[in-house]
Amino acid sequence: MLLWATFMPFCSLTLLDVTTAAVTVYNQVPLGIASAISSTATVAAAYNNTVLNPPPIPSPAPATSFTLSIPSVNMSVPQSKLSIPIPGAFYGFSIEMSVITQLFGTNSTFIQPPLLNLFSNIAQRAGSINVRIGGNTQEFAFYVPTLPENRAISKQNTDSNNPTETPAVIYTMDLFYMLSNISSHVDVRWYIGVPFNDTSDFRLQIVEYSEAILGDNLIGVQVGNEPDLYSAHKHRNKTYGPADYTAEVGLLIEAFAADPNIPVKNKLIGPSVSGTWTPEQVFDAGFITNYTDSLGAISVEHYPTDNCFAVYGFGVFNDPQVEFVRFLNHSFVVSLVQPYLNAASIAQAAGKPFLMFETNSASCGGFPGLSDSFGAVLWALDYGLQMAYSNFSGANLHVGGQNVFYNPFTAPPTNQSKYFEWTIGAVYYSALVSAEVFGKTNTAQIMDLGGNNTSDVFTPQYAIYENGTLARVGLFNYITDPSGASDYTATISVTGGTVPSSVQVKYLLSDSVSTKNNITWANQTLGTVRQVDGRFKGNQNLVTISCDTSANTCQIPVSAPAFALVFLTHEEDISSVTFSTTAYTNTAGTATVAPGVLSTSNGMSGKDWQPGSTSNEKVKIGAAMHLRMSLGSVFVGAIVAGLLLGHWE
Ligand SMILES: *[C@@H]1O[C@H](CO)[C@@H](O)[C@H](O)[C@H]1NC(C)=O
Ligand SMILES: *[C@@H]1O[C@H](CO)[C@@H](O)[C@H](O)[C@H]1NC(C)=O
Ligand SMILES: *[C@@H]1O[C@H](CO)[C@@H](O)[C@H](O)[C@H]1NC(C)=O
Ligand SMILES: *[C@@H]1O[C@H](CO)[C@@H](O)[C@H](O)[C@H]1NC(C)=O
Ligand SMILES: *[C@@H]1O[C@H](CO)[C@@H](O)[C@H](O)[C@H]1NC(C)=O
Ligand SMILES: *[C@@H]1O[C@H](CO)[C@@H](O)[C@H](O)[C@H]1NC(C)=O
Ligand SMILES: *[C@@H]1O[C@H](CO)[C@@H](O)[C@H](O)[C@H]1NC(C)=O
Ligand SMILES: *[C@@H]1O[C@H](CO)[C@@H](O)[C@H](O)[C@H]1NC(C)=O
Ligand SMILES: *[C@@H]1O[C@H](CO)[C@@H](O)[C@H](O)[C@H]1NC(C)=O
Ligand SMILES: *[C@@H]1O[C@H](CO)[C@@H](O)[C@H](O)[C@H]1NC(C)=O
Ligand SMILES: *[C@@H]1O[C@H](CO)[C@@H](O)[C@H](O)[C@H]1NC(C)=O
Ligand SMILES: CC(=O)N[C@H]1CO[C@H](CO)[C@@H](O)[C@@H]1O
Repeated sequence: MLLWATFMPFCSLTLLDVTTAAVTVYNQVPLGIASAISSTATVAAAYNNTVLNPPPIPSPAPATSFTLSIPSVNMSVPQSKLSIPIPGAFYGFSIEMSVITQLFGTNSTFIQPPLLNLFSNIAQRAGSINVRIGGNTQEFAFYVPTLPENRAISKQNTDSNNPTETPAVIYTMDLFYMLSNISSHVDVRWYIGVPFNDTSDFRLQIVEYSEAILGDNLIGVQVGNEPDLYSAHKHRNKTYGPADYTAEVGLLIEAFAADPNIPVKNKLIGPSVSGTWTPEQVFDAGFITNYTDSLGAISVEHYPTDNCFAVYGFGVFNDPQVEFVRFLNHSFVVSLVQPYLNAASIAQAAGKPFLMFETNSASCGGFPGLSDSFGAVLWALDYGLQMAYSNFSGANLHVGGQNVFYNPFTAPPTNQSKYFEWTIGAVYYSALVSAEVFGKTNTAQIMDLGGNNTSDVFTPQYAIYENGTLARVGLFNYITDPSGASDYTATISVTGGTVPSSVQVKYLLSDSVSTKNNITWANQTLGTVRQVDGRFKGNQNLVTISCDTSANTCQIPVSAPAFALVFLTHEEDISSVTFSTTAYTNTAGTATVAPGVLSTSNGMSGKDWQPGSTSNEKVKIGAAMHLRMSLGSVFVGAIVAGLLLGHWE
């Protein structure tokens, strides 16, 4: 049971010198986590309470009022300033295989209810949610028919000759039933990865079983994770280059062709390079031209910076406070995306979606006080919108274990799950809000309104067209200023059309970019450390702002700091459904279960439903149920569940 603590759910070594990257990291005990979980869980990185100083108010300060004249229809925007259509599921999650047991559950019978709620929040807004399972640990993964305690996943250090001692993830067929069962409750689409440590034995069971069990919910198969680091990680020899990787992808395609249990052969995703090679180097080796019929998408992976020195003592020391200032400036996200503009257009010309397959604030676990702050919420949202503006079609925020600062969500350690609940991480809110920015229609086109000019790097703005018509405007304020002097008012004016008589605004708020626990979206929050069950708390508040139709303007106030999402068109059904349950365990705390799980799993059926009450004032339909469920061998107890169906308008 202590393995989770000594295992680094691994971050990318993106920015490391290749000669120093090949260090033993998997067997280290990071960040002082020692043997006794209960006494150390409070100081694991995911619960770290470091608070940084918000950057000072800039001088000169940005304008406190400005006008945005936005064309009413996409046809009036120069093509070069408008993105391709962006799916609502743009921001998904990348989940290291080794933490699946903590986050998903032990096997297909026992799925963590808070996870379903957290996925469901996004799927309701986006139409669906994309989740990648993989990471460095996918490379050595292998299938076994059964595992002790009927687990779906375990791990084993098989690779003792290898300096990084990358553990092998061991899985049974039940892993795919688990994923499938999750998809039967929430519309989750999955990316998996083919083990690529040994090109003479690709161990294709993961693809065979995914295709057989997940069907269309399998949306992509990654071929090689950060192959540009294979040499540094001693997984390939020193001369290994883009042409070698490309040739190996060819071997995999041959193996697919020869495997009758892999009927779908055209969902491959690569090259997933992390910055040591450029994507163009791999394209030049024939990656797209040779394999276009096999490729479902083109991918890269990138972390803006790293915290490796603080954690492992190699690389250079990056001061979180200095990094914090760098992150809270729109030019930073523009600079992060810039190196990929050419590759994105090559992918587009080839008719392939371009994906940021794995990212987060900093590799080697992120920074204390930065990665888990409201500032990171604003940064990751701006980064996502900027990627979309640059014609990325998706990005996956990486999720590790207890020992990283950047998690979008963290499950309690398995043996504490009856005492503590989940912890939400800052960037979960970025994914959630991004889902509302793009919406469900898959027609959203986004335009950066120019906030990267030097005068307004702290107040970037975006316009979103849906189905060809201006639908939403997103307004950032990166500054922290409790005096109110740095609040601004954006005047929205529609060219070639008229503003509606009123607009509705949802605000993403906290007191400071430094805070972690008091983050609200439209006045609702998921809760503080170990208080999260995946449901929103508080009353939703949509602010209605009257517009001046004769002047054709709407004046939108944006406090410092904040993000405001202005809805110019009537929104049919955003965030309308909330599933809600409360479980009483045999000890303390609560756990929640999405009602679909209750109705179909754990021996439940509809006859057990009983009426119940709830605190959510938006409730239209309520129901409750009692059941017993067990978690591993631990009896959890009676559960009272309520199904809520609410509309915010
Ligand atoms: C938070 O993390 C920092 C950096 O690793 C560490 O110095 C500090 O002791 C941690 N704080 C707690 C309460 O764990
Ligand atoms: C690849 O991984 C498998 C499973 O972990 C392991 O048995 C095998 O020895 C590895 N091969 C190489 C060449 O690293
Ligand atoms: C899941 O694990 C529990 C406990 O070991 C076991 O009772 C149950 O049968 C398992 N489910 C599956 C599908 O293996
Ligand atoms: C290194 O590996 C590549 C293929 O990955 C192979 O072609 C080459 O011969 C190897 N070089 C040495 C020195 O082993
Ligand atoms: C792949 O492309 C390269 C460069 O365009 C070419 O030399 C090579 O023959 C191609 N390989 C295959 C298997 O098509
Ligand atoms: C914003 O960041 C860019 C680089 O990321 C930097 O050059 C610029 O000075 C920053 N602007 C301000 C006003 O701090
Ligand atoms: C602003 O962004 C556009 C588009 O990404 C870019 O072309 C331009 O150079 C950027 N300007 C500044 C000042 O960063
Ligand atoms: C897009 O607009 C057309 C024409 O107004 C309409 O028929 C269609 O339903 C709209 N589609 C969506 C997804 O809103
Ligand atoms: C404008 O939006 C419509 C509907 O989404 C789309 O079909 C069309 O291609 C878009 N036009 C441009 C120039 O992007
Ligand atoms: C939480 O944030 C809200 C909105 O910014 C603020 O009104 C409230 O005072 C904050 N509460 C705490 C406990 O900091
Ligand atoms: C915001 O939520 C709080 C509960 O968290 C509630 O007391 C308050 O009335 C709500 N504000 C609005 C404007 O709905
Ligand atoms: C809907 C679905 O995929 N249900 C599966 C859940 O997992 C069990 C195995 O534990 C399968 O038997 C079900 O078919």
